[in-house]
Amino acid sequence: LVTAVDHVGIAVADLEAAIAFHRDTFGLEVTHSEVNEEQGVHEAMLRAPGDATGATQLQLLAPLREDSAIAKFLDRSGPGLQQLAFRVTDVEAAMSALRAKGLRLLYEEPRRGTANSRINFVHPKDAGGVLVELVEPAEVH
Ligand code: MC0
Repeated sequence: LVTAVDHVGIAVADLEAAIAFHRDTFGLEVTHSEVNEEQGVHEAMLRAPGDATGATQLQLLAPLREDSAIAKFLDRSGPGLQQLAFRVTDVEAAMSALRAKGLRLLYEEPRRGTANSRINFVHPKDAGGVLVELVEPAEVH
């Protein structure tokens, strides 16, 4: 079902400060940054300089507004690991397979994720307390 660990996501209050910390402390480089209005996040993707394209990335997630998932997470838990994202080739097929096993998906239909990927999430209570994201990357042309 899963082809790779696509990324792990960390909730942060200040995106620029978190990027600087991960660059200056661990040597990670930003590969992509965007605002996702629907998800209420300003995000950056980072990777280690030696990593091949497609290697697992680190996603830093800062809230755009107070009612967003990341703002709520920061209020409740403070900064830290917020999600684990699995790469899949067909998000609808993955959703069906997980629903058939009795897991709850957060969205009826896939939504837009980083770099025009198609995403959904498994409820953390159905995945051992971990918010699991399913990511079908956009086709690269
Ligand atoms: C909440 N809970 C979590 C959690 N967030 N557990 C593990 N990891 C998390 N991140 C726990 C709560 O502590 C609570 O447990 C229970 O789940 C239900 O909480 P709730 O109060 O009913 O629900 P909320 O309001 O906290 O919402 C949680 C939920 C929400 C996962 C539904 O965060 C959500 O819709 N997330 C999906 C979207 C998202 O995360 N977007 C930001 C990333 P107790 O034991 O207290 O009952 S955007 C992104 O990731 C995109 C751009 C991308 O990668 O492409």
